[in-house]
Amino acid sequence: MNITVLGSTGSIGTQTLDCAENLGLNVVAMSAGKNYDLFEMQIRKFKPKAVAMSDKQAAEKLKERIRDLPVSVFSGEEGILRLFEETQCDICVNGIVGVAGLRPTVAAAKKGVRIALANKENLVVAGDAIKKICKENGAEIIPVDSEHSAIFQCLNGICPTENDIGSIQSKIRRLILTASGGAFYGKTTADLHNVTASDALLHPTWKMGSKITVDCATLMNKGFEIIEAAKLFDVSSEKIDVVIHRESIIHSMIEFVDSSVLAQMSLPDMRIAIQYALTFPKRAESPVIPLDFTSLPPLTFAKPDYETFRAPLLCRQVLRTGGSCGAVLNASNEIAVEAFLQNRINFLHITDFVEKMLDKYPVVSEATIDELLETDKKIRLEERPD
Ligand code: MN3
Repeated sequence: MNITVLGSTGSIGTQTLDCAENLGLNVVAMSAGKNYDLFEMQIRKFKPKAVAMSDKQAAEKLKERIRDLPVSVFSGEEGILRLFEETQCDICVNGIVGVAGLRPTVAAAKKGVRIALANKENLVVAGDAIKKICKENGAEIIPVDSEHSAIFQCLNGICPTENDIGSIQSKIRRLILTASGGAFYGKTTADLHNVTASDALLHPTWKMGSKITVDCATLMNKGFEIIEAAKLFDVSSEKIDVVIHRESIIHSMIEFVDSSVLAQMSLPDMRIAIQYALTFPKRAESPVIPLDFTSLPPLTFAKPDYETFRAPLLCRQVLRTGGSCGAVLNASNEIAVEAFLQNRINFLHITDFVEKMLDKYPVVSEATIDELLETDKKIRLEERPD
């Protein structure tokens, strides 16, 4: 089995390589951003045929370092797309952060391969367009996001986007996404005026990159996951509920029409979701420690506070409106989170800014991938959250 790992030096990427090693998979191509030190070590270990770095200077440094190896090095956004021309893979794991992962997902979809998708921004920006390209080319998306993997596992591998949608829709009352609540759970708007980026980066249960950790603190991540679930499983916003579950042991649930609920549980370790996306429909041994039920803390559940954390409500609105809204939502969030991480804006301004942009930009319905990326670019060039 040949796999391509995009974003290999990030949180998802490094854990994917752990899984690939554990499963004995052949890594044929890898991409990274600018961390050439770690990337070099990964290349020496996994011996891919081709690699790409989105940062061109880092790619030049890498080329110098690995002159002794028979590996092609490409650079820039185009370089990542070249990987799909130069190598053949069966599975592409996309762990690139943000809208930068969109063109690579489209390239993988056009090759008709399995896409193990960790990049939820892809589905927020262009879910409908991506699904169409997958269908036309026989590609499949298997979720890596823990909540969506949980639902996918509860569906017992019956992916409604591929199989009999009607029969699944008639059996399921709702999908219940669990949420840790992020770093600021329980805080009021007054408490949040002066919180800093380092406060936001203290996630209670999952260790992840900084962008998604801030998204968890605003609950924008959960909002994105509502859109992601709607696209992956073909359900409407009304059929997707969110419940705060601080312990992150239940990763999500499905409720059937007879009120029976299935949950998927494990310690919070992304390698289960990543590995399942690689081995589906089979399962394999994993290095994850089994649950010891008698030593677990009590599992708690609570309602999200949507007055303080409005982001999921904005996301539901985006889901209902459709078209280019998702591109506006994602681009404005990406630049606002960046500004917050650089201490240029305060925490509450992230969601305020996203809301302002959604009001400002007219909706284009049935937008193509190019048009969506055009919208993304325009916002990055013309708007400033600070
Ligand atoms: Mn998640």
